Amino acid sequence: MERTLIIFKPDAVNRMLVGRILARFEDKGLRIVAMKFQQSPREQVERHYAVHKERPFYGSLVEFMTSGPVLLAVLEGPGAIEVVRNLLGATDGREAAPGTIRGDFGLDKQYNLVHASDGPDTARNEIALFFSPEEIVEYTRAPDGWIVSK
Ligand code: 3AN
Repeated sequence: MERTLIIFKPDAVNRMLVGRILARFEDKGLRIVAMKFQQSPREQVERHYAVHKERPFYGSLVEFMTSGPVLLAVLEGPGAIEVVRNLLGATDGREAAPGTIRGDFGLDKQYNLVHASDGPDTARNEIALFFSPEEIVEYTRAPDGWIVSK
């Protein structure tokens, strides 16, 4: 089992797409193990995007991510990190394949609806940045045995 951090960005919240996008993750069989709706403090967003600090879009990315509330979630499942990245599609909605979340709902590079961790180390660090261990819930669902075979 693997865990990944996702962020429904302010464009997803303002465009009222959170429910429809979340349904795609649930439909896939991924398990929600944590969730939090918040207005992110600037300092937390800066830490989250620290790898992009030297990129020309960094300032506007921090502005955007603090411009309104976001929904944070931790999703769990076999290969969850890559599974979620594939469901999202390419960073730029104009290039993202039809059928992916960004391919179906977006046209922009910055307003690309959802962030998702891009590897195991990033996932661990990002989850720890946004959630305390007590906020992560371990449980099983009745249909789990029909989603992943033994
Ligand atoms: P992804 O979200 O697919 O992991 P990254 O990690 O390359 O993409 O970029 C992080 C975030 O920075 C993106 N989600 C997007 O909001 C923003 N971003 C990336 N490239 C650009 C760009 N050229 N112009 C504006 N914003 C960008």
